[in-house]
Amino acid sequence: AKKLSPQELLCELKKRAHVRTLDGKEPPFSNLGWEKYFPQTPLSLLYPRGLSSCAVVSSAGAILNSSLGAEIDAHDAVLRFNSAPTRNYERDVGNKTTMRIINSQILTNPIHHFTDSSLYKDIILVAWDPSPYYADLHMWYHKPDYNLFPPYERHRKMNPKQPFYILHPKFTWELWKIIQENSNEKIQPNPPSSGFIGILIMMSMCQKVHVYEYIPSYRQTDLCHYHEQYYDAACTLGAYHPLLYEKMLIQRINQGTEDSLLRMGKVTLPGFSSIQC
Ligand code: NCC
Repeated sequence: AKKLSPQELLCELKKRAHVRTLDGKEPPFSNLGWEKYFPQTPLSLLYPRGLSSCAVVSSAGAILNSSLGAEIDAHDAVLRFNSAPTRNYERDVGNKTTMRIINSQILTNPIHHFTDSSLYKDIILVAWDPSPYYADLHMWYHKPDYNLFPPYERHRKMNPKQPFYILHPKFTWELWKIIQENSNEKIQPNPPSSGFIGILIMMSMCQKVHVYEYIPSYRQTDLCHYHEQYYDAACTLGAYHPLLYEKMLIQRINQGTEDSLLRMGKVTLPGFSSIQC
């Protein structure tokens, strides 16, 4: 296949990356009577007039000592991932959180204290589980990677007003296909990282999206997370997730300057509503 230009690639994403969450209308969820657990308002309608500028904050160690906090907090909405904290790191990562993308380990591993931790309160939550490629909803429901369904059900009953969604596996696998089709090499059939998923969700909700330290700045380091003393280069370059390939794709559609990328690890992307195809 011919290599798409940045504009063509943006249009391909706009055409195919339609955010989809479980709505309880499909089996097995319909049979289980789960329609009542999923939020009434679809994620795409939470901000009917759209958000103008949004920040996506990667959890990479390279964001330490960046002093990006004030810039990040100035956006209309800020997206963070999993258990990444803001407390004690405000100068570098800011303290505003509008939404969190959480993988199924957050809901199921007790070390994250999903039910009590303030990290997951008063914000929009979007959970996902790396279901096997092409698995249908029945197979996935009975054998998710980590069983997020019981804790999800409990949380919805306790906090029915909190917007809390589960991504439809078709959405994550469509993203994987787009990454594969636009890479030179054959990539492993593992889902994209929460980072890539989050960038695409924000592109569908915001006019402009600013992503921080997803593509590493000159501060690139083996420190996995800014909030943890753990070193592994695979956190940045990928092992399980096709991280390297997702990052190359995002770099191709970056509309920010080379200097912002180097100094701030900052990528600027147009939201889908701002591009004409
Ligand atoms: O590490 P994680 O990711 O929570 O990071 C969130 C997103 O930030 C970007 N990132 C992170 C570190 C780094 N050095 N460079 C980066 O670019 C990535 O885009 C990443 O997606 C995940 O994607 O959900 C992931 O979750 C962790 C882990 O499950 C959670 O942190 C909960 O503890 C995974 N690690 C393990 O399972 C051991 C990681 O592979 C992916």
